[in-house]
Amino acid sequence: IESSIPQPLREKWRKFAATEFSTKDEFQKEVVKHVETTLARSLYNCDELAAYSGVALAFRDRLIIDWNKTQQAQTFVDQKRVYYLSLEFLMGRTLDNAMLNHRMKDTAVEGVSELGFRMEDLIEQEHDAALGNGGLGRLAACFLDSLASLNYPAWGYGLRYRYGIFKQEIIDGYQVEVPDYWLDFNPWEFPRHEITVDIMFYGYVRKSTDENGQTSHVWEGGEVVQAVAYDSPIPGFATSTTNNLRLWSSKPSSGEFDFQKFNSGDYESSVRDQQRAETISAVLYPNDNIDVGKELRLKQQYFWVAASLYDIVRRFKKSGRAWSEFSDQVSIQLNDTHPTLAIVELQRILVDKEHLEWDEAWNIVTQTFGYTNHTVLPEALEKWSVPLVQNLLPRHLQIIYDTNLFFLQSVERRFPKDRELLSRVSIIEESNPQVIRMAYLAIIGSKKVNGVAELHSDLIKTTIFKDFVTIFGPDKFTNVTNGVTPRRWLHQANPELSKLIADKLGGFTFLKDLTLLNGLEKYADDKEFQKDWMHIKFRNKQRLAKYIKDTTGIVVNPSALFDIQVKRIHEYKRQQMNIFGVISRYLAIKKMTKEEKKKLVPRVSIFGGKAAPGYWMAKTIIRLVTAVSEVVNNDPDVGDLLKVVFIEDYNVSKAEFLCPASDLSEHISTAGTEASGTSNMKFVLNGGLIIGTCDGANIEITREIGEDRIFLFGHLAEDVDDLRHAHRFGKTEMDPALRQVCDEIEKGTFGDPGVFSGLIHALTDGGDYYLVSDDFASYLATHKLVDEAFKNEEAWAHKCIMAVSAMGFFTSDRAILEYAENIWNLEPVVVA
Ligand code: 8GP
Repeated sequence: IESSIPQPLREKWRKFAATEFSTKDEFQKEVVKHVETTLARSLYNCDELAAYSGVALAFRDRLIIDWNKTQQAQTFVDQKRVYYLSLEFLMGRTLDNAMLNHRMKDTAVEGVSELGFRMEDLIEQEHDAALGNGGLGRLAACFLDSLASLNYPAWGYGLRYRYGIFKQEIIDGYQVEVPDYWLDFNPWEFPRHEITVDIMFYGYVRKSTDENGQTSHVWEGGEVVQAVAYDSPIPGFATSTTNNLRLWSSKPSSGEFDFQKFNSGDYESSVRDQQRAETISAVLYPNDNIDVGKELRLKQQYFWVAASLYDIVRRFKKSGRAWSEFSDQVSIQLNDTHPTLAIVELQRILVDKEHLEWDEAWNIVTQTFGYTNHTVLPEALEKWSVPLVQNLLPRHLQIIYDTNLFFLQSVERRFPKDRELLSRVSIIEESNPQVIRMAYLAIIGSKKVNGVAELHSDLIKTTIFKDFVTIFGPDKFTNVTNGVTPRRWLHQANPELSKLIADKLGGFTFLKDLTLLNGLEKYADDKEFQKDWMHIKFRNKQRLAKYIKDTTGIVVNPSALFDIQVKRIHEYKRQQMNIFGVISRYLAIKKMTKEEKKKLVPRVSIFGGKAAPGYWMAKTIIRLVTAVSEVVNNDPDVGDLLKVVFIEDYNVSKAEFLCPASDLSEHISTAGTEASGTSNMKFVLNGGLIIGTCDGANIEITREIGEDRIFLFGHLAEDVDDLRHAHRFGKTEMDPALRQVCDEIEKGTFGDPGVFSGLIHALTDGGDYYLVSDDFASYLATHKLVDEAFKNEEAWAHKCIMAVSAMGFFTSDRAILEYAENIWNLEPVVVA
């Protein structure tokens, strides 16, 4: 309030308020102005990077004007906001998305061309914002797009890592990790040096008694680090709503940087203090679906959660409302358990700082939070060692103990004498050392818990969180099936297909109401339409073929069936099964007669994805793919019939040109292991078919598009326990085709077999935990069905069109509407 301009002077401000360009001329003027002044370059000195920067800055101005309007409107209406807390936001590039969301791309493309550049080249200049590992981080990014597009007042809160997910290079067939320094030039973020929060670690807890005899806990004596806010505008599609993504960066707090030391010549130690502070937000942990438990990671979590909560509470307190209204104004969604300390931190603020009674505070807390679980894999469930938390966050540990005590007491009252139940649901696991089960804390502290696809949400209720369903009742647990934004994953990634669809449906409204795609159904038999459809697919494949040739030297035939599996490399996702299948196909080709070869559908098997740096088995899978590709691609017996490609450094912008170029994509996790998957949705939305197991969202995709339009195979989730048991204790024979593949690897056909012994061992003595052998026969048989189906181009086109027409359910807009209505109780705010 103090910093606002007095009423009588505001006229001047309004007169000169910034305005958005709306014509090509105005756009060009903005670009040239930014190149000449902001960048201090000229028409004699403007390369593609400078031109990109000028265009980006011109659009950034537009975004900021809308962003300001949005923040004012949202503050003025004073309604509930939702805060999405995620350690990962895998945003990818921003420019193209900003142009499309503002419906200004055509104008900009023309404008840029008159200034001497091609928009495609400028877009390529942008560095991906890769602050995430995989599905969980990309989901957060899709959700931000939907929240803004649906006019919901929402903020994202995360960490501003200096290094995002590493860049992957393949050297001699092996993955090598290279740091991803992405902040050289990032026009999309605004440092808010004035918005800082001091965050404490370590120290001790003291009890203090005030003059009224009230005792409270004081946490003090620790090390202080400062959080600085960096904001990025998140534009909605065809709306003025532009929300905020606030990422925190760490630096030494002004008190902490010891100028005494500095001046007295102890330069190195003062620099060390500074570096220790900056290390907190330095790097994203590159693990997907695995918990490593490092102290620095815990520091990151608390740093981010404490800064975000301070910000949220500060905003709430400005409204002057009573604490009892907190959860009417604030919903906080926990993206997995990484932000679970927010539950503890809010309780601490309310009890220690605001002096509320424990129960009153706990009531507010449990009305505020929602928790989304993204995995049932035991190795991914976060557990923090008690001694670690005791040392780093002593007051939080006390609050966790008290929370656990009150919770267990209430369970004991309702289920007297069930000591087993008490130890099963205790937040503290009595291991050595004791550990805190973060998922349990998240459940106990939240109003609602959700899984991310129907099967997954059922599984968490019947397996890992079963006891909590007994305790809290089934209504606390719900499902919100994931979705993807059709703006980025259709309109931006596949502009030709988007336009073809718009021509048939009479405009682009389907991008905001994806169920309108069902209007395509009536064209599925239309021969002209099928031809146009397949022609677009062909051009997208040509573009990918060119990329493959330029980057790997491998020449692939764009008429071949493009079979793509791109996602993080993980045993449960079973890329090993895919490459074993490729080997099996290769062996079959080697035995074929000329006549048989003529009948075979040529294939290109494309792989891509990063392995966590410490995940040796995943790295071995990559090595096998590259080894097989060397052999197969150079075998004259094979020719065009089979090519194997590993795409280096898979990321969001690569996904954008891979999804439109697939005929078939693979989503073949062991049943019950992939919570949802979201690339399955992207591939189908782009007119590709999928081969998959009955897992995650594949099941709902099948229900929507129909069994004839998906290639399902393999055992069901309910079979998995018995099969694993059989491997461990019974006698099981390896599938004969898989046996042949293993023999071939062991013979040395793909180089030193010692390199791959771990993979083979996992199938044999290792007990085949991911059931590759059990599913192999049906996997191969289903690939044969794919080949047959692909031979009939019209029938194939019909399937693809019908599938796309039924994909309306899988927009992230639908997911966000479900969260807003069933979990957050959130209303949109329309920005004029
Ligand atoms: C992923 C799931 O594996 C994937 O099935 C799902 O589609 C996606 O989340 C979005 O819901 N889970 C993770 O990425 C995950 O658990 N990551 C670990 C870093 C926590």
